[in-house]
Amino acid sequence: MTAVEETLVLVKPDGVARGLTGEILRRIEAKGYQLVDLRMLQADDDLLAAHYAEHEGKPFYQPLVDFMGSGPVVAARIAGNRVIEGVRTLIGSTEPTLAAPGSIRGDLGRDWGLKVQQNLIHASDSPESAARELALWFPAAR
Ligand code: D4T
Repeated sequence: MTAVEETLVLVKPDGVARGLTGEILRRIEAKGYQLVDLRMLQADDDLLAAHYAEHEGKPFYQPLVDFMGSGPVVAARIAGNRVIEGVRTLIGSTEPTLAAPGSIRGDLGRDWGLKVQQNLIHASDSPESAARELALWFPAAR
């Protein structure tokens, strides 16, 4: 038997501000994945710089960091077999305009004409990203 995977989900500030935290987490739970840990926080620049290090230097980087720090986010640790790819399928593609109907971004998101996509949710895209991101958002010391 393979070890049960874990992934990081962030309900982004637009999701929290629009009152969609419950609906987003509901879809993940309804799929059958397990909510293992949950916190709401205001992310600081250091946390966001570490989280989005791969995007540093891209045109949307600073708007992205500004957006992600513009209000509270809800971080969730989610567990289940193949949960990393499963949650990526649930959330849909990066651009809400193109995200498939039935997906979180496809059903609940839209393009607002801003410098960065406000696409409601982040989820880790690989086992390496999940381990790195869970350590950032759920540090062992509390
Ligand atoms: P996240 O990382 O938030 O789950 O989103 P994705 O995995 O779908 O997309 P990403 O890491 O490539 O991008 C991170 C973040 O930047 C915004 N973005 C991205 C944007 O506004 N314009 C772009 O061209 C890209 C590539 C959206 C998500």
